[in-house]
Amino acid sequence: MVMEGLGKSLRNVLGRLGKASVVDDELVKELCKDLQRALLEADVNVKLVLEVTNNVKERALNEPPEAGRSMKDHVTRIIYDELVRLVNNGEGLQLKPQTIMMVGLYGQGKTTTTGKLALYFSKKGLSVGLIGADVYRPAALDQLKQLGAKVGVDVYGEPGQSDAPGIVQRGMEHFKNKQIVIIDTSGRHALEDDLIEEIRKIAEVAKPQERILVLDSQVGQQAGPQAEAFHNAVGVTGVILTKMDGTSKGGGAISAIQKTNARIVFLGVGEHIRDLEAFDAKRFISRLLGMGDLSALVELASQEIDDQEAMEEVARHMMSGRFNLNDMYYQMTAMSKIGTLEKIMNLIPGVSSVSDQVDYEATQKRLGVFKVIMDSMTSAEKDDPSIIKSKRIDRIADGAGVTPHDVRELLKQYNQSSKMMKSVGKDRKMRKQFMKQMGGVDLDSLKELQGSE
Ligand SMILES: Nc1nc2c(ncn2[C@@H]2O[C@H](COP(=O)(O)OP(=O)(O)OP(=O)(O)O)[C@@H](O)[C@H]2O)c(=O)[nH]1
Ligand SMILES: [Mg+2]
Repeated sequence: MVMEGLGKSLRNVLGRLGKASVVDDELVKELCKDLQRALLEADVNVKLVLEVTNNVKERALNEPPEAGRSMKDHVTRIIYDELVRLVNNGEGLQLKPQTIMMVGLYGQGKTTTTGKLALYFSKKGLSVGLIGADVYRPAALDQLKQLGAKVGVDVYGEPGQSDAPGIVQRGMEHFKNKQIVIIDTSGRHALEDDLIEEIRKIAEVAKPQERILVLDSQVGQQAGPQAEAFHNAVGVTGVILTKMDGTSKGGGAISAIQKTNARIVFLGVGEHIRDLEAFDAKRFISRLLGMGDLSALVELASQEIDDQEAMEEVARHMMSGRFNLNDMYYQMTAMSKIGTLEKIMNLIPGVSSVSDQVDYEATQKRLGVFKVIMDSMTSAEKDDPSIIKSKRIDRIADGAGVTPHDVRELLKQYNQSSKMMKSVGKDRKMRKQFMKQMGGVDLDSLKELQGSE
């Protein structure tokens, strides 16, 4: 229960949302309570927890859902957004000359990650030197030297020496011409005063700009106290979460960054030297929530928002009684996009589909044909298709490489849509229904706007 508690309880929150039959104020408030509990249990600072949950509540109850999004998806997106914001604590490691010190408990992945960072920086064209300051494990220096050899980076160490701060001091001198110096320190089974004292002394000698806490993603809730102790000793500036290739989703990292106010800079995603991934808050939260495709979904949904302008244009035309072929095309495109969106939504457990009233696939197919036909029309024809007579239909069909029947289909569809638009424009209830489908363009306020023009 302690391990991965956060990810699990967050997934439960979303699961509850997914199963709900209606999303009302009551549910949003309850979800926020669950969310609060989950974050507090993960040691997230009370003030931040309240900030996150207040934002979720405020936005869920006041922001209208975006284009083509149901209330459930809207609230899911808001929770996701706010969690992303919570872990988005700053930029990654800078590509400039600097000294980096690795700290962490035994076996968390410090030495391996030192090698990965060496490769990362040298691939970026910076010269790198590694200092082996783990004087307790005899094999530690050999391990670092092997990694150094693998990536073609020099390693400084003093076999048999036990004065770690002294080694680091001489190592710094040895590497004074290197742009990046990374210091690998020793770990312990548990936090002990002498370990803390040693890394404190090393930090004093090396004055590293970055003090990176290396955390095994499996540590779960223990991450908080560990991070705090290291932070008190050397002031942790960044966190690297390792073994993210395993089953852990890294929820503990949230408590670690809360305790240190540091940012996560990289994820270790395997034992191989190349298995280092730049930290991406969106991807991290998607993974934590068990929503592999959510960031793709969110990207797609933002494209959708770009179409808002086009949609408003359609709505404006409609209100003025000028619903032309281009408008219809936009309208159909919006529908087909919602169709794509729906496919992705279906991949996400607990997230409802957008709408089941529209035959998306057929719409998409038809759209392709319509587009070709419209490309063979003049703009006057697209503006007012009623001027298209039978001779012209044949010519358009020829130009588009389709049958005259296809062109007539398009015109028929247009006539239907145009008729529907007219009645929608008149009927308040239908207008609402239509707006729901079109993604929330507020026709009434548009009308007012036009009235005031
Ligand atoms: N799967 C996986 N294994 C990793 C990752 N990072 C490190 N390891 C493995 O974890 C084990 C410990 O890694 P080390 O780099 O030796 O850890 P350390 O913190 O230096 O350990 P000490 O020096 O003994 O304190 C090794 O077997 C690594 O191969 C990772 O991102 N994924
Ligand atoms: Mg080590």
